[in-house]
Amino acid sequence: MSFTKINHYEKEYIDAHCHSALNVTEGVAEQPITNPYFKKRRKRALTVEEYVEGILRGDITVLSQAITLIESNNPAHYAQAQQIIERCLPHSGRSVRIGITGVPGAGKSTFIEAVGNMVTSLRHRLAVLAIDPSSERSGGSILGDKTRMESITNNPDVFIRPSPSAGSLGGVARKTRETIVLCEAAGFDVIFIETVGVGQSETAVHSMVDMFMLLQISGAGDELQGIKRGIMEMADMMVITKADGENLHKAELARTQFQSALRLFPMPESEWRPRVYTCSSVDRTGLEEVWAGVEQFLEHTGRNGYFTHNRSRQNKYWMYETINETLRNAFYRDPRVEAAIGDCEQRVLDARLSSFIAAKELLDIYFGERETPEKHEA
Ligand SMILES: Nc1nc2c(ncn2[C@@H]2O[C@H](COP(=O)(O)OP(=O)(O)OP(=O)(O)O)[C@@H](O)[C@H]2O)c(=O)[nH]1
Ligand SMILES: [Mg+2]
Repeated sequence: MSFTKINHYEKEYIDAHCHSALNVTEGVAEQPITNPYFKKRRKRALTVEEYVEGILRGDITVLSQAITLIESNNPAHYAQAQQIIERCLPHSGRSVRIGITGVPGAGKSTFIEAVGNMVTSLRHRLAVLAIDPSSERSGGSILGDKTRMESITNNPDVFIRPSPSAGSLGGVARKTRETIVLCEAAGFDVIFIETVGVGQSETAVHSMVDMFMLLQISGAGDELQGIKRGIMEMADMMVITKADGENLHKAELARTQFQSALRLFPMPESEWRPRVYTCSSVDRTGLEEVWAGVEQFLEHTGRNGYFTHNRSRQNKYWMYETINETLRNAFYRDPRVEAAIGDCEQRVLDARLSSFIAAKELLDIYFGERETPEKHEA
């Protein structure tokens, strides 16, 4: 049996999300001090300069702490995180960002482990992030995996960070995007962003990566059903996983099916016709071909300018997304709105007020064009 050490943040995460056998016993809150003259030294919080310097040095502990600031809902942490991000921005961008999606059980984690070790053997440093806003299930995929995926966890060139757990998809996506900046500044030149392809999260991931990879398992010949056309259209590459043993033939069949289905789609803007690969993460077959496909795509889009065009477009998109999210948060966290929203909601539910008028009432309160009930009484 082997033990994987968990750090403080992982423990917090496990406590919050995992109801598994991985129980961490409650410790004593504070050790009794035997020497009354002993002064407890409190760990000093890092300054922005120290964070930035640590990140640029590639210090994983500092990087993790800075990401924790990004994920924090404390406004002071948020402000500090923004300063760190701003200082790291000039050192970011020099990486390839690859989105990896697929239904639960498609083999994403096993694939990331197998490909990850291969990628680092090619002298890359890899950061694995995840977007999983619905991370109720098994504590948000990656952390559960972290204890399983030992070979990649122990790889010094790999940094794995579980999905920020709380919040709206927009919020989680912004945090992940900011985390990418810090990882790049810390010298990680390949970033994998994993997401479960069941909801809206793959669209969010698609909007922050250079390449989007769809993993698919071969089923009983009805592969094309049940897969959303929209996801297939986003894919720059498809990989049929688990092409081993008895599954080999089915996987090959699925590959040809998907390849012909993709041919029916109009030529993507990248002018790259997506290819379908088969691989086995267990037998470690087909992985080199997949990675060669990634490199070909990057070379092609680098040459025709799509890579840069796509990134600037994403930056523009994220400017608007950040504005939208900030406005939304400011509105919902406004004490005047908070005080009035419950009542408005109830009146809408009781059909005493139309939804449009209710919305206008609340917006007027927020923009100060309507006196709040409290103000009125005062
Ligand atoms: N035979 C075979 N089994 C595989 C392969 N890759 C993954 N599996 C198995 O498929 C199951 C699911 O794999 P995961 O890597 O956990 O899948 P996932 O997509 O990360 O799943 P979620 O995290 O739940 O979304 C596991 O039991 C793996 O052992 C493969 O290449 N061959
Ligand atoms: Mg997984």
